Amino acid sequence: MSPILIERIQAIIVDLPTIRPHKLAMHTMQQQTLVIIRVRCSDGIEGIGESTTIGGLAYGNESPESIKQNIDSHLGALLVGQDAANINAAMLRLDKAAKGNTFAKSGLESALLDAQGKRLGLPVSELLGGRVRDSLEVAWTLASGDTAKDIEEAERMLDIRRHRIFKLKIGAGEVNADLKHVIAIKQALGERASVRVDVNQAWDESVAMRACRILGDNGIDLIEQPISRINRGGQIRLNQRSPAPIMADESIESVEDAFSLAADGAASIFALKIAKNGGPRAVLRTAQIAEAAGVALYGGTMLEGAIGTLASAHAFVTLNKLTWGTELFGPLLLTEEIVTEAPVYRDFQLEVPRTPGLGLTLDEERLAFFARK
Ligand code: MUC
Ligand code: MG
Repeated sequence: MSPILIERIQAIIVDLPTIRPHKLAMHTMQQQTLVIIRVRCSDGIEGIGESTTIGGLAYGNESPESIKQNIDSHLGALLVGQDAANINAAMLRLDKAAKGNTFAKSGLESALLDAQGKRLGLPVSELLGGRVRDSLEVAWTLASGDTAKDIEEAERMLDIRRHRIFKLKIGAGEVNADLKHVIAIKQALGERASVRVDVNQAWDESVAMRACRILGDNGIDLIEQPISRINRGGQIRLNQRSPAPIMADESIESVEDAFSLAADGAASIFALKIAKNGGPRAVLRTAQIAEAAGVALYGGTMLEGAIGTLASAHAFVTLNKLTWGTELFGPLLLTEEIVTEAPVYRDFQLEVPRTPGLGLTLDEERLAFFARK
């Protein structure tokens, strides 16, 4: 039987409005830019994936424009003519010829998995070895930058039973003002919610030592990436001394980073992100390193739309333990969809479809409308 070949690859930049500005330490998002990947195969099946980042080049090494350019000029050409059903061989070919570029590779790997799932009539989770759950707990990020507004937003989420875990983005402001903001929100929500912070590397070790102690003593459950990803000594010391557990996010830009963080004891939780590992299969290698090292897991996001969110979710539902839940809320931050049926959020959980592939269909009209011209 002749192999099914990859015939055409497209990367489409899509600009979508957000429900409100989303304030991170390094950037305030006024909208979100998705990069949608389409992989057309010789059997007529098309796989879809997503290679989305946050804030242009403010967050990671790849921007939407560089992702598209590198797929158009390099990665796409490496895949066209290859066996569409052999995802190991396709991704190996990319890894041999192209360093890094994990965001671009993640979208391509997701699209190949989606196509193969559609071909075999299986959800992506089953291609990844099989799911052990059908839904995932989802945190919400409070990032309006205003304490009263954030409390109001959290109360609404609790009322409608959409989220009971809240992540607060801090680090842009003066540290004592940030601590006051976090503690006020925790006091308002009390035991009804888990409150966590993400500092996005904004503190130095001297600030972080004191701030982590205050946060832990005031009931904050988790502290994400308090200091620079390259200060390994500081991360180890904080992980030993902070009363609240430290989670690595920006520190993980590859599966190898995850191994060295685990070996050094530099974090007790890993944020798993398909984009920063090179795809849904790659992120499971990081998860396996963490499991073996006794590091707990959290399903992270780069605030992708529906496609990247479900590509992540299909990987996360295969995990043995996801102690800290997920933050797969990206589609809920957007006011518009480019798929025909939006992912379903119910009772604090995201439901992961059992239909073939990722379980999503592009809405061609809406995609064409929002695609960057
Ligand atoms: C990050 O640093 O974790 C994930 C959720 C959110 O609000 O921001 C992102 C990025
Ligand atoms: Mg983070």
